[in-house]
Amino acid sequence: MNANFVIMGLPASGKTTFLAALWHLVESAETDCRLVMDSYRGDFTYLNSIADAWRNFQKIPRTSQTGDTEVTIYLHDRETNARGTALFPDLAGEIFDLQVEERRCRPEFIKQADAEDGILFFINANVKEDGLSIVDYNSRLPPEFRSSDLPELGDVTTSVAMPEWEPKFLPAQVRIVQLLSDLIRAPFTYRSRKLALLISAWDLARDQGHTPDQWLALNMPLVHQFFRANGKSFTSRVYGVSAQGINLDDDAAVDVAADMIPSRRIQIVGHDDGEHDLTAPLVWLMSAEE
Ligand SMILES: Nc1nc2c(ncn2[C@@H]2O[C@H](COP(=O)(O)OP(=O)(O)O)[C@@H](O)[C@H]2O)c(=O)[nH]1
Ligand SMILES: [Mg+2]
Repeated sequence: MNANFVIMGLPASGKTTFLAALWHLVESAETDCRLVMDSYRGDFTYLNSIADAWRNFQKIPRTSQTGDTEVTIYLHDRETNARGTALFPDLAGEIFDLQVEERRCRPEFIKQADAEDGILFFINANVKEDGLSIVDYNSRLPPEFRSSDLPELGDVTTSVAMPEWEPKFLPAQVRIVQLLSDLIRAPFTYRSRKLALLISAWDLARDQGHTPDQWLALNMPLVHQFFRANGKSFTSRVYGVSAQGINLDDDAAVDVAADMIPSRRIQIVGHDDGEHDLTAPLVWLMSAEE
């Protein structure tokens, strides 16, 4: 069997950082990973440059600045010998924004999504503004827009110009649910899919003491509810992933991490897998385990 995986996620959800750390892991063999790389297809210079930035605590160049770089990594499981192919469209991420805002996607993506045997879907834990209640949101608005200050119905003397709503104002969790629900209707072929949800930048959420699944329920209730309601379409698992390991703006944390073997910075939680093994979600996707 050769399983195909596709990587999805909104811009800045952590896809490139994951790819950089994965490239370092499979190339350096510093830590034991279940999956071993056989070969790859893509731009070697690009892969080395992102892994280099990752090792040196530099911000990884945004994909939109480096152009579209598609990378395919061929892997095998050192325990079962099962083979897998991970396709990182790693296109400027914005393609998934376009799919939501303009309801368009590339025909190749439909083909890839129809042929996949598992999805890695990224969500960045750093989404403070996404779950604001109406009360919180109202209090942030300039006074003239607050609902208690809006003119009474029938008051024609005051007119407040509210900005016109546009799809670009959609919160992340609405976009995510749209991308997921697109997969269960045409032009995508309907079938049951396996999906590993990776909550990236987990180092920022870790101290809250929640499991990744609890984090999702608290911070992205719409996405959490979507998976509960669509168990027939998606068999899912939620992981917390810290591919970078630390916040790069935190100088003290960088100093501590600089003394470690780079692979030890990586952390993955949620299921009883190796603590530093980024390939664990792919191993689960490849397995027959539900
Ligand atoms: N603190 C922290 N930040 C991270 C981690 N992984 C990614 N980030 C940050 O999240 C942002 C988006 O990451 P990136 O990989 O470029 O996302 P992409 O657009 O989906 O490829 C960047 O600012 C990264 O520095 C992590 O493990 N920890
Ligand atoms: Mg990227």
